[in-house]
Amino acid sequence: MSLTFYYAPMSTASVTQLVLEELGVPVEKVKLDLSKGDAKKPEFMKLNPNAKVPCLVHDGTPLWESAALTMYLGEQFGVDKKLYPAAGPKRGEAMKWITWTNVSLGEAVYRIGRNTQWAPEDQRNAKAAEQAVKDVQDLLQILDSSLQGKQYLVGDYTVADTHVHAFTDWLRHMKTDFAPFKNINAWSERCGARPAYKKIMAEG
Ligand SMILES: N[C@@H](CCC(=O)N[C@@H](CS)C(=O)NCC(=O)O)C(=O)O
Repeated sequence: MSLTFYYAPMSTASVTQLVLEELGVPVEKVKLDLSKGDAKKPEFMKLNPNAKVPCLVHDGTPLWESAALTMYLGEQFGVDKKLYPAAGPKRGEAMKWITWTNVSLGEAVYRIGRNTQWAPEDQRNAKAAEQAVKDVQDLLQILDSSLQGKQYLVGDYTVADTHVHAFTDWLRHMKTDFAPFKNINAWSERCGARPAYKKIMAEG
């Protein structure tokens, strides 16, 4: 079995790095320097034409998109370790949260980013940013309510928690207001206490 992981520190690839660490899967790591345009080099774009990390090559097949990678790695390496549900409704729930994070929450977060810092100033819209902040709060309320009375998203800890927590953790660093979300905050503490999380954070 061969697994090669293309990543950059402090990027979306950190989500996959955390998932790999939780699952204890040995990978050959290839670090890209995004500031030097490594992701745009032709040899990397042959693997991921989107020119983005994370990218994982499993036995010669290139895979990308962090949500797909979490689900794939969970399915391949997580079921026996009880870190990903077997096929069935519980797995459906894990997939639901992983996808929700990238698609629904991710879309609103993107709107904040593009209207406050990523887009050129003349293409930013303060009202759109304000609405996006509100939308993120509404989405986090959905997560918070779903965690009511639960330790983790789907029964015991799974890589769905790893994935969603990695994103909410990043939002926390982006100064999102988490004060209203008691359940998320308690769950984040549990997720943050995982040895895999501590190890990756210590590595920076
Ligand atoms: N939807 C993708 C997003 C990946 C992404 O945006 N990666 C960024 C880093 S956070 C990247 O590689 N950018 C390339 C660059 O900056 O050159 C995923 O979830 O994997």
